[in-house]
Amino acid sequence: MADKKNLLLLFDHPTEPVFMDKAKTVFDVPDSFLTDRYRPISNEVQSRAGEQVEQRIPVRDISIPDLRIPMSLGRDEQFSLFLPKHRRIAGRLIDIFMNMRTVDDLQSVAVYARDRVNPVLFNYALSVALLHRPDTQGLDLPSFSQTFPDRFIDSQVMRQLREESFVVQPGSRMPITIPRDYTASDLDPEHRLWYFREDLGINLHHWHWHLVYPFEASDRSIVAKDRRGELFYYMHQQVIARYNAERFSNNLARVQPFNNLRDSIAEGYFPKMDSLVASRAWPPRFENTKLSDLNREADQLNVEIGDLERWRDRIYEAIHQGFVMDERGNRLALDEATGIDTLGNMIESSILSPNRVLYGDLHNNGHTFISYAHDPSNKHLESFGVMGDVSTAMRDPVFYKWHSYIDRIFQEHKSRLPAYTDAQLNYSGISITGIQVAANGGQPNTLTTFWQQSDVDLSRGFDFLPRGNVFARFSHLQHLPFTYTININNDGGAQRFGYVRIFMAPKNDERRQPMLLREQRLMMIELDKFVVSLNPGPNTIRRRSTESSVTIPFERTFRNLDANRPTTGSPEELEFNFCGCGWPNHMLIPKGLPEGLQCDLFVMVSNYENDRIDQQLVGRCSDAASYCGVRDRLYPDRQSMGYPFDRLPRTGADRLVNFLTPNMSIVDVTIRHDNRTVPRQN
Ligand code: CUO
Repeated sequence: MADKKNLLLLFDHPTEPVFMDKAKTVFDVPDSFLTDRYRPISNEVQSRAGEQVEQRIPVRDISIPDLRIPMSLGRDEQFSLFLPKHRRIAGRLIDIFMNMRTVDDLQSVAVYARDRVNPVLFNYALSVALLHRPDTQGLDLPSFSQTFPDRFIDSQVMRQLREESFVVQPGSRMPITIPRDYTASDLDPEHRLWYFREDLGINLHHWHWHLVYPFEASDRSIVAKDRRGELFYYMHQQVIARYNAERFSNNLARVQPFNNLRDSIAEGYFPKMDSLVASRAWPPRFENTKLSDLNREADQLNVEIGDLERWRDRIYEAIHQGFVMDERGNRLALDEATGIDTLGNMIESSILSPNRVLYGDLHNNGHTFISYAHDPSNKHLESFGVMGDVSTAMRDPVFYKWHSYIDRIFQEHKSRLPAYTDAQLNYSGISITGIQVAANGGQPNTLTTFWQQSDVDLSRGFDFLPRGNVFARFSHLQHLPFTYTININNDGGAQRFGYVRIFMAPKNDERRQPMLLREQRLMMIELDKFVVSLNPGPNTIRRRSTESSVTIPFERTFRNLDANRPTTGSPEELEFNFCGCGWPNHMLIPKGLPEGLQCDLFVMVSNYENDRIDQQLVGRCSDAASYCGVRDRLYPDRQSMGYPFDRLPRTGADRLVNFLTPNMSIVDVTIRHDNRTVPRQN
């Protein structure tokens, strides 16, 4: 029987023929599986590829399902989930992989497909299948940045990495440094945000999030995860909140939503990356580009800006009427309980949308329109820009304008819900008497950020080159780890349980004026959420920043599989792959300013009895649940995502300080940026 782990080797060296060696292993590919170029010389190529191998994996010759639809996308075309045609193609390939009866058969069809279908499509469809097939649980998908490094780093660095691995023996190779900021000069104010937009970990998180929450599949259960529409809203809302805090950390005003689709987009973006698969540069977008109607025969795309505007208007109408109309003409209320989830699926849109004819496909098409703004009619045979792919979209300043706009629509709904009452917020008998945050040996209530250099091995993504590790060295934001100390008083006579929620937001707006809560709430960044048990009387809770329910550790972001790996066979190992989703811990805290960015740190203890979801979470990778949920489980919090800041504050609570009930507290925190670079100590 085939070992399911071997399937992971199919991700390595994605454009090389499948019979080439991977990690000292080769697949013994049946001659009939070889492509036309290699079949006549099978002996020659297969034995050459196997010269230095230690393991040969037999591949059974089975009858292969019809792959014509997956093969209709060219091997050297760019694949995008935002294109309906590509989604259908991917859906077909996912079905084929999901329907193979055994791991053996899956291995055969995957080996056959690998040299015939588009490599990025192959990676995506196989990843989704491995995540969702019951017999392939617990596999560690390699980091997408290792398999397709060309989507994450400068093409000049790619060339140097190639030279290093061709000329120098493994063991003597030097890491190649990715320049700190290579995509623009300081003349572009937006460029100050390069470290956020181009961060490898952030882009990996986004790619992984969309892998875990696909919006289309013919097996509905792959899409229909608990509260996935709401999570789409919330995870992206938090990205915008975080981005705005970074803007304040760079003396920039908050991002302006792209709310008039006929306006030109002031910001340009020149990615300076070459696609390995397409052998073409990722197209740039010049400053002041306007969107145009899309008519691209090759993509089966014929959509007008007017369509987007119509969908938008209908969505607003539904929000203002308080219900949506499903395909059979039934009214679905946009209520407090499920309204946001319905809207999430409708606006994104996913196949769970109640009515795609009426409400269309607004958000996905926004990505497509923007990504094709340079060649809307395919006149120049150009592919899409970085906005067209979830692994690259966050690099572009326009991503944040688009998602701010999408968020504005969600907020229109949220602003119509009744404000939380005192009773819905308070936890009677429980009060917070003090909060402090401090880094080890640091000043209280001061957080410190700096730059760090880390190495990642990209060798699995380098094709047609000698084997062996090849490292890129990149700079990223980092902060000193810190600890929260929270004093909580339990006035009752019995032990009680609390759900602690920690948020942070800048105190002042871009004019350095204190913010009203109705604005500040949109900038609240979730930092952590956890359960505590409270004995009668005073309690002191300590919690480390590395335990955050939002983030995953550096090693997991980059899938450094030797580090932090749960022991084989442990329950934790089972869901390790889901663990690839999570905000990167090195980006937990915004950069701050050299002179200090003033923030409010907010802590709330709510009644866990009201919030709890009873389910077993051991080994479920629940440690980054705030933005990623928990695999095959309910979202582990009954409250709306973003509670208590997801709605407008009650009358009288104009400022955060007036919002506080006894179970909440705030403290002034300063984020100081120390402009120095330190190497990572392993
Ligand atoms: Cu994640 Cu627009 O949904 O990029």
